[in-house]
Amino acid sequence: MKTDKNSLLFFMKIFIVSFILSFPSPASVSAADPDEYEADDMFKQAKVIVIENVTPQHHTFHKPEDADWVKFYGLSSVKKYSVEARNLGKDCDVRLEIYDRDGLSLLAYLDTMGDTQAEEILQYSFDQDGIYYVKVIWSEPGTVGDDADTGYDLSIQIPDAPVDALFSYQGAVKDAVSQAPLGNVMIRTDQSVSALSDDNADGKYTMYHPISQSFSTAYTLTAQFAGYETFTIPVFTSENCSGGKTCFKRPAESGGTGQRTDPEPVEWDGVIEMVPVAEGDITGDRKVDLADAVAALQVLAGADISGKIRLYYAESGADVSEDNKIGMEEVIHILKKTGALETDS
Ligand SMILES: [Ca+2]
Ligand SMILES: [Ca+2]
Ligand SMILES: [Ca+2]
Repeated sequence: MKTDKNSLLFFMKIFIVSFILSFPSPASVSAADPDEYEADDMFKQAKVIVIENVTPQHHTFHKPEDADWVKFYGLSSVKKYSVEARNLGKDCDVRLEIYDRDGLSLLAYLDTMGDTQAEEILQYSFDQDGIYYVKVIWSEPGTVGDDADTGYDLSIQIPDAPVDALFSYQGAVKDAVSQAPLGNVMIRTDQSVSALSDDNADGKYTMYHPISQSFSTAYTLTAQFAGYETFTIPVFTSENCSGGKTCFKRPAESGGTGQRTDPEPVEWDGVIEMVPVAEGDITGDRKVDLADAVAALQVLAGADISGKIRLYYAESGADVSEDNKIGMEEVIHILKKTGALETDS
């Protein structure tokens, strides 16, 4: 009796295990599953899209009210950007919208009338550099069944880009002091190639860039983020790097003895360390000293010394009292910091 009971239990266990195993694994994705970029239904959740990426982002609409937001660093020097939704699934009708840097103001939209399956290609140029947003919505949502195909491929291209072949270059951005990754940093070169560091991927960035034709003239790569000093580095873009990869290179540092060292540029890992702006650094020389106090007093006295004040003072983070002006608060802060004035505490 006891043996029978045990064997019955044993078979019941086998039955339960095989019952569980017979269910489809969660890896089989139906159209109603959220795509890998979710949650992105609001502009503040927008995911970075790499401009001119050879692999478009594949999205789906997993619910009728789904909205898919992406963001990128748009440059005014680029004649036009082309936002493209292609390879639409049979149940997918796409509407594209481009939003301004505030994420609220609609700049342009496209939804081809009379053809629900039309691939939408929306071209736009920007007056100012900044982070712009694209919102993609399901124009005429149907029901989302398991067999619904609501997928689409999203990419941003530059139609008038030079015909040079583009290769991908990677790096990451972090705070030079805390070493914390920094997202939403605006990176560009003087070739009008731009990238945005990914706040969802440890500050990593990817840019598709032409190869340096010679190692005599470097490109200039800059990175900007509010509250940080602008980062600038001369770079070359090479397809011959260790491991057979593409990489940035930077000019080799010359020896201190005056003798020329090897002029071959050295590989650069693309890691950008952003230096926080010091409060009170009005002149922008990365020091807070009496020169800053003198400059502030001159401004207070009405002197025009705009050439001596750091660029973008209001956005820089150098402002102490957060009124974006230079005033007595800055003077007092600087004098305390330099020890010229006793601190209260
Ligand atoms: Ca989606
Ligand atoms: Ca979404
Ligand atoms: Ca459409």
